[in-house]
Amino acid sequence: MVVSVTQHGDIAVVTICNPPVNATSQAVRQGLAEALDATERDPEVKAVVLACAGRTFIAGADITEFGKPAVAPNLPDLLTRIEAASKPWVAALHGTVLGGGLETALVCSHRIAAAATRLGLPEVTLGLIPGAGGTVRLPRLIPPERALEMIGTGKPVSAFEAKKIGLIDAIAEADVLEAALDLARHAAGVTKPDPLIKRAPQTSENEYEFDRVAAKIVARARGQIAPHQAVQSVRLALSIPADQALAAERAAFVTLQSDPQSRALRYLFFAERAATKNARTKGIATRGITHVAVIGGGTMGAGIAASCLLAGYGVTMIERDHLAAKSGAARVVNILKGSLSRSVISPERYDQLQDLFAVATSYADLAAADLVIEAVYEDLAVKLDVLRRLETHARPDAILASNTSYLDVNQIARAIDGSDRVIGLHFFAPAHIMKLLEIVVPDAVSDEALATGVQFARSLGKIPVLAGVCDGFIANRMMSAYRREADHMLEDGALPWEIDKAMVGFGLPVGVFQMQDLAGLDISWSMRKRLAATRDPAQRYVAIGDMLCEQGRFGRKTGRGYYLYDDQGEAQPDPEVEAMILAESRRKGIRRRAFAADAIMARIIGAMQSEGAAILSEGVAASPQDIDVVMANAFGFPRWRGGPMYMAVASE
Ligand code: 3H9
Repeated sequence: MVVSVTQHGDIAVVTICNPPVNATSQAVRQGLAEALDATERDPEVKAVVLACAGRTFIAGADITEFGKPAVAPNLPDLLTRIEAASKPWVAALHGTVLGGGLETALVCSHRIAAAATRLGLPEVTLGLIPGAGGTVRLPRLIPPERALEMIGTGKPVSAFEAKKIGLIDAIAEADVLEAALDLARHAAGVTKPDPLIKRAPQTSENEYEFDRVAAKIVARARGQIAPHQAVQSVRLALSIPADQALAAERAAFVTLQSDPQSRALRYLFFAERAATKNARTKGIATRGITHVAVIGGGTMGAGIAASCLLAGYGVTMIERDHLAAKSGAARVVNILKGSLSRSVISPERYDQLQDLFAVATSYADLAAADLVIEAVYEDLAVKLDVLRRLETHARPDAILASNTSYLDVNQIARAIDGSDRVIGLHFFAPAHIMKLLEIVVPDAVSDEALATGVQFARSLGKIPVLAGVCDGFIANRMMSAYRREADHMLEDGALPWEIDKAMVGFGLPVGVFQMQDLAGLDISWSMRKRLAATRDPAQRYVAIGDMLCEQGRFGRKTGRGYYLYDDQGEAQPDPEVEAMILAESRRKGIRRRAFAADAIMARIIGAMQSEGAAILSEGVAASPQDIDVVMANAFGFPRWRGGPMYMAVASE
């Protein structure tokens, strides 16, 4: 039974059991409608508790039903009926109370949550707004600006925050169902509070706060329409009668649901989940990991160590000497302090994490580690040396991972006997924040080591994408391809700031030339010099980056690169760079032509798509979806466009 009703004295407990996340599928909605009728009919029932079996309360509408013909009963009507019930309903919340789940809780007369519950309206992340009363009821329960923040950003709040802003009545001290039953018994004896729909909107904390939150949401939308609609719908809900606002919300939800942006975002939602379930590791038993050693305490090593600590692993960081160990440890502590100040962790947790962390200067100290991740300088000889030392000092069954972003992981694995336990774990900076983790698959790796890597990534809250061994794997290879195309366009007629503007206008967070200026042009310059001898002479080579470096223009850190940086660090177009580019086109005999923004993006996206096709045909990525997941999570490719591979299909 998807929805069952059990009697506890004069309280009926309505339980939804629809794994994995109790989404409000048609069967759930039907079951709830029947439970409502039954409890309303039964004179013995004085109050109702609504609860869910399994890991969570309702985590939303069933996304798989979107885009298909609607089957009655629909959620908004069902919720209106529950809200009008003659008996009090108490929502017993646990897990992730999201979207239609929170909207269901809002029509109950009381809400009580387990302490670890998270509550939110993430519809905007799917290109939608709440469609079952969220924009209308929430600002009638909590201050309108807090409601707008939840709806417009999609970010969930903790049970503690929810209690503070009035979203829930109480946090259960022990079992939430027992606490909900107590609350229901109490509610049965007193007058049922007015449903939210009959109440006036809450008043704001101060008169400017709503507009401030609205402006922030709109500024961050970067081309996505749903955040704008969220602001508009909440504003409307504050100014017109509730029943009209409900109708307007529904209409906006239906329009957004069929918009290409929502379709793209839903595609990415499922693509990210599919990426974690690759055929190679499905069903393979994984090794237990409790202790991780990280070799190297630079920016990357420290980010990896912090990420592991935040996920609850014991971490030992190894550095070459006392001074380096001290700076590495300071970097890790800084990240943890940042998490503390943003309330990601409590002060108690912060202290516990310090106890889980150790730094050492001897490889002998990694003997306890189940997994060792090397994050040393990106140089093959250095990495091979580290692997050989690990062979001597790490446990013989420990999994050894290289955090290389380009190098040949097969060669690294072959540095030791028993290379079946070597994998690549390519983190992205900042490693404690970025969601993507490329799991690089060397030829000799065992399924068990690979499955453990995937499981480990998930435990860090990351999205693992398997990538075959090649220069740059999926992410950096895609990036090299579109950088190359942007370089070609420089010679063909576009200027760096025109290309960057087109990319930002498309929805990318930063243009390719500003990004290189930020990273420093000298690093890729020295790599190009190293590779110069082996470069295919027939390949088109753009020397503008080299010419900038020859003039000491290493990017932002030297105040000059592709751009000129003013005293505030703002990038300005530089006539000197323009003259240099024009001269280079002339020297090569290229007739420059003007590029409009859409022509620039057509070439950049085209380059991504052909590199993606090559990556697929070589088996480096398992699916086009995996490439799109990488693009969204490594380079901020606008999620609402789905990804370059999705765009190729969607435009057909
Ligand atoms: C909405 O509610 C609209 C309403 O306002 C109005 C309606 C009229 N539907 O993520 P996981 C599947 S919009 C269908 O790996 P976790 C997921 O595909 C919705 N399926 O687990 C996966 O399946 P599989 C608003 C769903 O523990 C499995 O569940 N709600 C849904 O890491 C496990 O998922 C949201 O946007 C769904 N709603 O995270 C919440 N949700 O095993 C979306 C999950 O076959 N969901 N699945 O691959 C989430 O954010 C996360 O899944 C959650 C659990 C935090 C709940």
